[in-house]
Amino acid sequence: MARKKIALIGAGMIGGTLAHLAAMRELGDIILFDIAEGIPQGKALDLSQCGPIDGFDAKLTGTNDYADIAGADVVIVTAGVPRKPGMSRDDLLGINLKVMKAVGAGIKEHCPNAFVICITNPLDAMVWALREFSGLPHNRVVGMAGVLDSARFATFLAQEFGVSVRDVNAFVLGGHGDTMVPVTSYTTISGIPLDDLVKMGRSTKERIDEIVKRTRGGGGEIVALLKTGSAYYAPATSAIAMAEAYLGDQKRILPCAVYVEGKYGLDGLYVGVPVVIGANGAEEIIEIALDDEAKKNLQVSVDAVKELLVACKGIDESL
Ligand code: TXD
Repeated sequence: MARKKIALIGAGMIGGTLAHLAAMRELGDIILFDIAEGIPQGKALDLSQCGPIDGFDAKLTGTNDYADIAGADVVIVTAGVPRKPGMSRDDLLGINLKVMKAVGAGIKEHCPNAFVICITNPLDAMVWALREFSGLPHNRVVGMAGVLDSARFATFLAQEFGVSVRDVNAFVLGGHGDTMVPVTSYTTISGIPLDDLVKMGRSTKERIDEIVKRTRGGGGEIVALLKTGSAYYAPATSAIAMAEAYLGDQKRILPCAVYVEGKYGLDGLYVGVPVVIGANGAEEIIEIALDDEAKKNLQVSVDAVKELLVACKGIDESL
């Protein structure tokens, strides 16, 4: 069977990391696209030279021509600009919306049957715009945010409880931003609900609330430290997990930004919810019972996303 084709639109910090991870896991042949001349070609050539050392067989190519993504099975989009200290994700909207328009046209023309994972911020608006511009079915265009936010939540919880990260199953809903909704009632450590662990005295509600706050600010914490850009290792790792769920028809239930119409009382927008990812992309949205606080927090997240969509429509009347 011919190797799959992974197209990475954007060969920057996340794009390069995506290429490295995809090659090491032999997900398929990799095409790195960017408008910056030389960057995709140079990174592809450099990464190719890891092959003999790590023993992976993957053809890596860099390009500035959308025609080279033809027939891609998976497309992961990081094209755009990242945050700098003092910037909110929403500040990126004007610039990155125009980028999504170009990327959407490229996907529409060259690989309309792909599974598309959007990473570009502000994520909940950019994934919606990318779907609109590309015209692909809603189930084949998803946004990466919840896997990253859940991983941040799980990392902080593992440190708090002194346990393996492997045993923490963290649950995050909602938009990718300060309004995200870590759901403690669905978060477990080896199946033990977080709330029970607090009752056992292994932590306190105050500490958990601090961790929820730190999770919400997880992106900004790294932007402030790096100063020149935002996180890229964990974002790339998160998107690769989503791509593997699709390529391997794994039926994983992952928190992703997907098009929700009807469930969670939503009438048609992209927001982070648990979804089954398999060979048909976003296959089934899982509607969990939310307590009043989680419902309220999710609504805040939804309202914030809706404001971004209004801003997008104000910029591009084709939306
Ligand atoms: O969880 C999440 N979804 C977020 C997303 C986690 C971290 C970062 N998040 C966002 O991903 C971030 O705010 C940015 O919007 C994207 C990409 O972040 P990255 O750190 O990879 O940015 P870089 O290193 O600047 O790379 C962006 C590349 C760069 O090489 C540009 O030349 C290229 O995008 N670029 C384009 N490529 C194609 N087409 C166009 N128009 C274009 N414009 C810029």
